[in-house]
Amino acid sequence: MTPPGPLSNRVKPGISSVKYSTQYAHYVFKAFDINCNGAISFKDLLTTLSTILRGSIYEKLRWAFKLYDLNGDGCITRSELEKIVSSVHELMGKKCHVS
Ligand SMILES: [Ca+2]
Repeated sequence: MTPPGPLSNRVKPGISSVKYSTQYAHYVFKAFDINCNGAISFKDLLTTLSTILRGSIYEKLRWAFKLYDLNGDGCITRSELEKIVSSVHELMGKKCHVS
């Protein structure tokens, strides 16, 4: 069985024309895109799913940190946390305004 190609042609984060796309999907996409090339390869998918499902606590926490560290600078700022929380609210169909 040949692994499927990158998901970039089917999943385009941040594109408003995708009716049910959310900002949270964009953030998750970035966390799956291990080499940051704008596409999720089959290897990226397997590696990430393996980490999430079968990784150690440290590996799972490291992946979660990567999800929240939106600019990849090694720190989660208040702004990044607010963006994630807002995107989760958006995902749930709720508006969230953080002051
Ligand atoms: Ca950051």
